[in-house]
Amino acid sequence: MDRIDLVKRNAQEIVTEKELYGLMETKAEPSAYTGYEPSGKIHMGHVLTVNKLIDLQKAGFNITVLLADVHAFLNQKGTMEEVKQIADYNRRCFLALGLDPDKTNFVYGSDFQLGEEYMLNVLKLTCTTSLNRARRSMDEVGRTMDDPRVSQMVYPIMQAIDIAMLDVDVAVGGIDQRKIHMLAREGLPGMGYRAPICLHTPILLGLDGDKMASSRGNYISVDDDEAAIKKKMKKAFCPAGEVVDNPVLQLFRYHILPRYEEVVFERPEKFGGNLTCNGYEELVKIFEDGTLHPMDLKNGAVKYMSLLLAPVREVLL
Ligand code: TYR
Repeated sequence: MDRIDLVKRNAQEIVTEKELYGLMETKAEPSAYTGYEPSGKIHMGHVLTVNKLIDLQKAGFNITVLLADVHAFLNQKGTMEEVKQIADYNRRCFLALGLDPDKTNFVYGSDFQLGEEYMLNVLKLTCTTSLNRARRSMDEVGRTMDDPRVSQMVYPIMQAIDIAMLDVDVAVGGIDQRKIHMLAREGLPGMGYRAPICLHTPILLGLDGDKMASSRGNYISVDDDEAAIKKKMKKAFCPAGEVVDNPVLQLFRYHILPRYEEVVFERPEKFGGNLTCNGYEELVKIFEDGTLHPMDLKNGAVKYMSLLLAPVREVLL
């Protein structure tokens, strides 16, 4: 696959594609980053952006992963000490998923966000950002609270300043980060920094076809073993022939097929024997026309998800 296709695959939106092409033509080693609020449960939604960082790394980008401890704290996820502790667990998970340990720069938010220059930049951007805009940018990121805190207004401003201070060309994130990224694109040039190129991945559905939510347990975590994956897959929403918003097909599209070019669905002879499939297009076709039964798709998902998460389980032992 050529560099551009690798960078673009499975992206939902690139702002703007033209800028991205320009960057890749002119800079030998462009840079990209994603930030993560440290979390005790890394799930396949997180992994989707990690996959994109791996694509970018393979395409020659320098990758920074921000362990956004201060942001998690501002978003009321725990005390500073608590979130810092979880961050290292997250770093180990991300590496086990395939980021190159020699070429990935892990940064703690608290290591650079409390300095004078950073803080002055934050204050400057608060002067040019309307309250309304800051609030709206948090619609899909902020922890829902009856009584939202000022900290959740500081959050998007800091995320924008991160992009400037980490000096990255491309900000990568789920599409839920888009309003914060647009705030950064508009606000940073006035402060003498360049507007970042933004690459957004889709948001993965929960296995029940609804939004992923820890309260529902409707997702696969990176530390799930085969038995746990099997149990969750059994209950997964996967109607025969349904190729739109099918969470099991999504696992193939965003997680399995980018790693395994060819997948084999194992079936007893009386059900047609093993079925080999190359690429997502082919998978959609055989599922839509009924050649591949939901049960076989699910069994395949269990096999490959367990395989691709095996390295994570190993480092956590
Ligand atoms: N907003 C991201 C999230 O929802 C976390 C993040 C924080 C990303 C700071 C980037 C950043 O600079 O998890």
